[in-house]
This record gives sequence, structure tokens and C-alpha cells, in this order.
Amino acid sequence: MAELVHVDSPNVRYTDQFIESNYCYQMSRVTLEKGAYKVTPSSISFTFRTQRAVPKLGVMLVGWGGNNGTTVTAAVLANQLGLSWRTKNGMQHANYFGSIFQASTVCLGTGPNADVYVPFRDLLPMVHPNNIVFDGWDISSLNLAAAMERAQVLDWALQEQLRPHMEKLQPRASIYIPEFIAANQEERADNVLKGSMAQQVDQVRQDIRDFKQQSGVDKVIVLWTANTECFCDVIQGVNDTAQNLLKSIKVGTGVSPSTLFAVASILEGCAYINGSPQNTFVPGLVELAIQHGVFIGGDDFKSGQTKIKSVLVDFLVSAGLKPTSIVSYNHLGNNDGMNLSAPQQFRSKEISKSNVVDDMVQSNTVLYGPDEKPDHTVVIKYVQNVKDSKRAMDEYISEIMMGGSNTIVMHNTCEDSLLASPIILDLVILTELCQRITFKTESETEFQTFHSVLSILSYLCKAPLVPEGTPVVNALFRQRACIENIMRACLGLPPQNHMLLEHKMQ
Ligand code: NAI
Ligand code: DG6
Repeated sequence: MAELVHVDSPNVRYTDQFIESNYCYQMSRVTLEKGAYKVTPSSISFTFRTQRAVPKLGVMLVGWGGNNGTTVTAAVLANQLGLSWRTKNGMQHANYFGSIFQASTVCLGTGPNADVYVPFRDLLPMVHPNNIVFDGWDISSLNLAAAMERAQVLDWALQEQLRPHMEKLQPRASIYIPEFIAANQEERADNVLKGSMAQQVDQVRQDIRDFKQQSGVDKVIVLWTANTECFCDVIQGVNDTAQNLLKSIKVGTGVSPSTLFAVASILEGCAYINGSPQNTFVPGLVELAIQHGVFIGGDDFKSGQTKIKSVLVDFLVSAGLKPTSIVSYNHLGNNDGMNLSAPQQFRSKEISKSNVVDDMVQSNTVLYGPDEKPDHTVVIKYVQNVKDSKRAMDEYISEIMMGGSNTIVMHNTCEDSLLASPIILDLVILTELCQRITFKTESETEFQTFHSVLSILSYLCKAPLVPEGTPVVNALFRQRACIENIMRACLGLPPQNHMLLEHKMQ
């Protein structure tokens, strides 16, 4: 089991089973005393333990026959098979561009001549996407080859090579409750489960068990990449506690399909990730996940416009410029866009796209008063003609020195599903890695896992789900640093500090 990165330190031990590290976590506690801030540095000693054996991972997608579901499955197959295809620009080879683990690097340290970078995937033992086995559900019965063609995302020459493999893949019948998604989706719903709500949840649980047994995977992660649903009301007695949620399923009312899938996954001990904006994780569901010690994560893939927003606003605010107006307009012509043309489904997306600058704004009390925020508007239009090639236009107006103003305008054109697919891979790979990491402090005897609400996934999500009372971080590079530095801690390495002091001495 030879990893590419091996740490040579008395603080790190390699056994057949584990990489075990001693790590000193440093914090600064701040209190306000008599109008001045008192800062007290403190530290906690942790032991991190990472299982070295990488399991065979199965991923079940809800919405497998959609644009994201077919594109991510096709991309993994194309990479597994090492496919190349001719395009008008020349030969194209399968790759994983857009995945932080597969296509980005991290700095390990200083080498004899320069800084040494390795692929992010090599920092700790991780699942490789080529080894993931996919399965899933869809309310549409098309096999994956036909669904890939319907999606109109991938080059035709690639689709032709993939067809014999993809047509063998058939989505399982799914839970369909029409009022949660747009009425315009009804005509594709020809592959739906029958029976009471409880029976349908039992069927989904059975599907997970069947897939695990038939495919021989060691573990399964379930990920929702189905249509955006409307928000669910949080109602006392219905979904406010785990017990009430399970009771509501027995009664057969007040629970969305995405929450039903989450319940089924949790009861099967499988992590569940929500790639859409709706509030799948009602309080009862979060409680259920905690009770069962199962990871949940979400919400809503952070793929394009929002990713840029969480970089640009961070840059502006941390440069001391004051964004006063952000207008984000986009139009797209895929099935996601059609579903979002209905007001309630649009509202779910509007909420998740709108809150992404809050932490950056709140961090700068020089620029903003306590209740002050930029004027932030999000518009989404369905324009069938552009298909999956989403157009995003943004205007940022910032107040600069002495009452001046700075307007930045951006236009982005890009296939939406080719941005979302690598994010799906990163989400399941990171979740799986977290299932193999345990840690304890000096004063504890037992190792523990991360909190069931897996906030380390924030980088990949527009509206990060975090444990109650935890700060939400939207700024992209802080989110990335969180992943990288936690992984470095597992290797007993200090966080990246970018000080380069060794190069600043005489
Ligand atoms: P899509 O509409 O092509 O695919 C969704 C699939 O879900 C469809 O095949 C539909 O038949 C199926 N479906 C609907 N309800 C279902 C249910 N109850 N059970 C099983 N299947 C069901 O949409 P696309 O483009 O694949 O996006 C999927 C989700 O990801 C959407 O909610 C979208 O908002 C979200 N998303 C997409 C991003 C992107 O860049 N593509 C980024 C952020 C979020
Ligand atoms: C319209 O905005 C469709 C959506 O599903 C988005 O394409 C998706 O949420 C990606 O949004 P963003 O802001 O990350 O580009």
C-alpha cells in the first residue's frame, strides 16, 4: 500500500491499516472587554487516524436519467475505457477537468529547487472515480444511452462509443409526488413506484441492498441530482423530530421525495448528499442522521455563476471595496431550466443562490452596517434553444474611494452538466474519505467521526449545510483551504500558511 506522499516525522505513524498523526490545532479565542478585544491563543492536541484501505464505492443517483446523472456516468465510463473521439477541433480524450481531486494540485512543501505540488487526490488514500460503480433511480424509464442522447450534452462521436455500455443501464422506478416538482415534468414520469409512502421507502431500501449485493461494492453513497423540488414547510408534529418524520411516513403525508430518499439511505447506513436547493434536510431528518451516525451533506452543487460569486465578492470585500448591487441573470434550455420555470421551484433556487455572499459581507464591519447588505437579485429564464449551454450574466457594482463606483460585468457560457459532473465525483469521494477518518483529543479515549452534518463539503455546495450553531463559510478559497488543511492534519502537516518566511530572510 504505497502512497505517493509519505510523511517522515515522529508525529506520523504508518501501520498496515492506518495513517495516524499527532496534530496541534491552534485557535485564537476573542472576548470583548471594556471596549477592547482580548485575544487568547490556545491549542488542542488531536490524534487523527485514516484508514488506508480504499473500498470499492457504489454511488446511487436519484435522477440518474437526467443531464447530470447521464453525463457523470458517461464521463466515468469514458475515462475507464480510455476513450478518445474526434471533434471539429481535433481529437479529444476523456478527462476529469473540473474535479478538485483529479485535476487540481496542492503544494506539499519546498523542494531543492522550488515548491513541490502533487495532485490533490494523492494527499490521502482516496477512491478513484474510474473505480466507482453507478446505479440509481429516475421517474423516467429511458435507459442511460437514450437519456444521454436526450440530454444533448456530450459530443455525438463520444455518445456512439458509449451507447453499447450505457444502454445496459436502466434507472430503477422512483418515488414521484407530482406537487413537489413542476407540472411540466409530468410527461416523463413513466417509471414510478406504487404503494404507500412507507412501502416506497422500503422499496428504495431494498434497491440499495440489492445494488450492494449484486455489484459487490463495499459501501454505497446516495446522491440527489433529481429535479429541484419546492421547499417543504417545517411543521411541528410532521417533520420537526426524527420520530415525527418516521410517523409521517407511516401516515403517508407531508414528506418530499428527496427527504424520503434521505430517510431510506440513513436507515441503510448510507451517506446522503443533496445536489439540489430544496430543504430536504428538515430538522427531523438531521436528527435521524445524527441518531444513526450517518453523514448528510448539501445543498445544491456550486458549479458556475455562484462559484465565481463566492470568489469575486470575497476579493472585493477583502480588498476594501464595497459591493452595493449584484444582479445575476441566467438562461438555460435543459430540463432543469424547464423545471425551474415554475415559480415554486425557482424560489428554491433563488434562495440558495442569494445567500452566498452573507458571510463575506458580515465579515467587514468597516464597509457594512449591522443590517446592511448589497442589493442582490437572481433571475433565471428558460430558453429551450440554448439547451444545456447555460448563459450567465452578472453585474457587480461596488462603491470605491470618495464615492466613486466600479461596475464589473461578466458573461459566461458553458455546459452546465459538464460543470456539475466533476462536483458530483468530488462530493462522493470526499464523503467516502471522511468515513475513513476518525480523531480524538488528548483528553478523550475513544476515536470519533466528523459530525453527521458534513460541513467539509461546503466548497462543493451553494448553500452549505452545517451543524447547528456553526458558522457558514461561502468564500471559495476558505472552503478549499478547509479541505486541504484537514487532510494535511491527517498527515501531521501544518496548515498552508503562505508566509514563505524562508524566502524573506537576508
Ligand atoms: P435534469 O432535469 O436533467 O435531471 C433531473 C432528473 O431527475 C430527470 O431525469 C427527472 O426525470 C428526474 N427526477 C425528477 N424527480 C425525480 C424523483 N422523485 N426521483 C427520481 N428521479 C427524479 O436536471 P440536471 O440538469 O441533471 O440537474 C439536476 C439537479 O441538479 C437539479 O435540481 C439542478 O437544479 C441541480 N443543479 C444542477 C447544476 C448544474 O450545473 N447542472 C448545478 C447546481 C444544481
Ligand atoms: C439555473 O440557474 C440552473 C441551475 O440549476 C444552475 O445552473 C445551477 O444551480 C448552477 O448554478 P451556479 O450559480 O452554480 O452556476
